[in-house]
Amino acid sequence: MPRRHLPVTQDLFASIASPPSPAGNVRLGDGAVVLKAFAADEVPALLECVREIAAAAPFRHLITPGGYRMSVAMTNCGQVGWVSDRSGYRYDARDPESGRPWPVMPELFQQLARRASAAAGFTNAVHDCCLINRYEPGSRLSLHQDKDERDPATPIVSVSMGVPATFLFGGLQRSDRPQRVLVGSGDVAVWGGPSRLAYHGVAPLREADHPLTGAHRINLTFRHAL
Ligand code: MD3
Ligand code: FE
Repeated sequence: MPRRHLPVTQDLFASIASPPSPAGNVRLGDGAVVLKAFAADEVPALLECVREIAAAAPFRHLITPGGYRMSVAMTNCGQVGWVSDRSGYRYDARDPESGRPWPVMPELFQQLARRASAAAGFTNAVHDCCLINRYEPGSRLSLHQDKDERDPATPIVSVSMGVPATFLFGGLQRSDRPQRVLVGSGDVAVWGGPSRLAYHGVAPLREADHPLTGAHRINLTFRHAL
């Protein structure tokens, strides 16, 4: 299947040339950066989009192939969505709960993912899938790699909203000890290049109250899956 987009290229100096953010960006590794507060002004509008998406495709706790119920609740928008059940995980064009296509990705999401990619030095990124994770107190994501996407040249873009969390950013081997990075509402992380296949996870969410999300953390993860 031919690629329908321009190839993603990494401009090594773009992130240096971009204006400094108030809190300062955090470089985690080669191609991995947290853009502090990059989406801060957009969080209320993004959360309104999430509410609309969840009204059509409700958050659910997926079952892993091993039979465990995930502590993070998930839904998706875009051309495909990430789903898991006893038979395995996959990208699926339809929500298995309803049999309907996933909600269309809002233009606001698409543009934010593209702008964040460019700010991190990846031009021409196109994301066709947005996995939306909802954390409650105690929810966690154990160390894993995101390696089911067919176009690994496109960086993964992650937008954190609501209660802050600790990202675990490891190396290319599960045994590499992860760095711990606190991410707050409006922070955007971009993972591309050599860091694209790094192991990563999220530490258990602490009890907190955020004015926009209450006890929850909502994370948008943009991917080029198809
Ligand atoms: C580091 N979600 O849904 S992305 C996921 O906070 C997932 O919910 C995280 O990991 C969350 O798969 C946010 C963090 C992340 C994603 C991809 C990476 C870190 C990464 C790829 C390479 C290295
Ligand atoms: Fe992941």
